[in-house]
Amino acid sequence: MRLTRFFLPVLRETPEEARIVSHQLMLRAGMVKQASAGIYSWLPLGYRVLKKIEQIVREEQNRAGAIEVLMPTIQSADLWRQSGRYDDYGKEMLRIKDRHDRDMLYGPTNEELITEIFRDGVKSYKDLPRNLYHIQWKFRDEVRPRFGVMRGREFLMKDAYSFDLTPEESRKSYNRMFVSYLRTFARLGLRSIPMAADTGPIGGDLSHEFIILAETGESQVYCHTDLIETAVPGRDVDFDGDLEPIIKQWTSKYAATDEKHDAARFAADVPADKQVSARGIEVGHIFHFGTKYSEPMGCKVQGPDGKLVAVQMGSYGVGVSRLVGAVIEASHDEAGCVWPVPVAPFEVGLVNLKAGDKDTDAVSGAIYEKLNNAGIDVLYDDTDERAGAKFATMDLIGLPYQIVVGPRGAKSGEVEIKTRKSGAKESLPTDAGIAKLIDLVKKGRDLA
Ligand code: 5CA
Repeated sequence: MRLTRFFLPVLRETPEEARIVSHQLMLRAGMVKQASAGIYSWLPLGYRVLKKIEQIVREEQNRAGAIEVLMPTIQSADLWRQSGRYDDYGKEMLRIKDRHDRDMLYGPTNEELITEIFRDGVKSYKDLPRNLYHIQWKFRDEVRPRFGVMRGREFLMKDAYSFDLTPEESRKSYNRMFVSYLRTFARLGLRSIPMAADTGPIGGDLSHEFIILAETGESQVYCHTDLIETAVPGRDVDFDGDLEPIIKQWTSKYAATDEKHDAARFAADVPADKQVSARGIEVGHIFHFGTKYSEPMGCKVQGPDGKLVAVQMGSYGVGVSRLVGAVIEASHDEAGCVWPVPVAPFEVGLVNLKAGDKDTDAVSGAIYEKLNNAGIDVLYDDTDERAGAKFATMDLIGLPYQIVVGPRGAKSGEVEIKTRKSGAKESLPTDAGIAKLIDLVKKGRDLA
C-alpha cells in the first residue's frame, strides 16, 4: 500500500479525552474514530489489526473443532422471555421496537439464539458433541463506556457455544476452549493468565477469565511467577486427547486469583518471592452452565436409552475489538505502538526519504515490488513529508520493521533496516536488506 493512496489521519497531539495509552495511540495513529460514546468507526489501519486478530481467533477456534456460523445482531425479545433473561438483563440491553411494535433487542450475547438454533436442528445424542461459534458485533449499554475500544458499547466478540450429552463430556468441551484460548492469546503476542471467575448474568458453576497483565488493567490480580513462565500448548496439541493435565498445570493451587476471591489464601500459600500482584485486562471469559438455557428452552436430545435429556452447555467469549487495545497496552513505548508481527497492520514500513528523487524513487519502487511479491504486507511512505515527520509517523503506527532509502544509500546501493521494538538499525546492501526483512517477517508470523 502506498501512503499517498492510503487513509491515515494521524494526530500530532494526544486527544484530551483519552486516558489510557492504547486509546491515545489508537486515536493518534488514525486507527479508530469515535462515532458516539463507546461506539467507534474503524479506520483502515485499525481495521487491518482487527481483521488479523479476528483471523487468528478463527483459526484457533477451528483447530479446536468449533464450527463457524453467523447469527444476526438484532434478536427477538420473545426468545429472551423463554430463558427468563429479558427482564433480568436490565439497562445494559438495548431494547428496540420495530414498525409492528414488536420488542426487539441488539444482542449483548447469544445463548438464547444459539440454543434455539441447536434445539431445532438436532435430535439425537449422536449429533453431540458440537461447538458453534460466531464473530459478531454486540451491544451493551455500559454505564461508563471508557478507555476507547477496551470498554465500548458496541464491540466485536467471538462467542462459542458447546453442546454435550453429559457434564463429563461438557467438561471436555470446556477444556478444549481453555487450551484454545491459551494458544490464541500467545499467537497474538500476549501472555494470558487464566483465573477462576464469577459467572454474572451468563450463569453457571464453572468459569475462567483470561487476563492480560498490563498497568492499566481494570482489576487487580495475583498469580504465581511460574504461571507466567508455563509453556503454552503447541500447534500439535491433540484436542481429541486428554487435556486435563494441561488444565491442571494452569489451575493448580497456585492459580491466579483476584481481590473478590481468595487473595488471602493466595498470600498465605504462595511463597512471597513467587507472588506477582498486577493489574489485568480481561480478554476472554469462558463459562460452563449446564442446562440453564437448554432446560427452559426445551433443547433436548434423545439419549442412548431413548429418553429425552436437556443438553449440557457452555459459552466462550473473546473480546476481539478489546484485544486491539490490549495488545497496545502490552506492547508500546513513548514513540507509539510496537506491533507483534502476527497482528501488525503492515509488516514492513518502507520509507523513501526523498520522494520525487529519481534514484530513491527507483530503489524504493523496486524494494516495494520485491517485498510485495514475497507476500509481505508493506506500507510504502512515498509522500513528500520531511524525514523527521516520516520517522515519527512510522514509529507511531509501530510497524515491526522499517526499511529506509535515502539519496546517499540509493547511489551506493545501501538501505537501512530498523527493528521497531529494539530500535536497532543496520545498514545493508539493498538485496541483503530485502532478504533479511523477508526472513525476519516470516519468522515473526508464528508465535505459538
Ligand atoms: N456469552 C458469554 C461468553 S460467549 C459472554 O458474553 N461473556 S462476557 O460477557 O464475559 O464477554 C466476553 C468478552 O467480551 C469479555 O471477556 C471481554 O473481553 C469482551 N467484552 C465484554 N464487554 C465488553 C465491552 N463493553 N467492550 C469491549 N469488550 C467487551
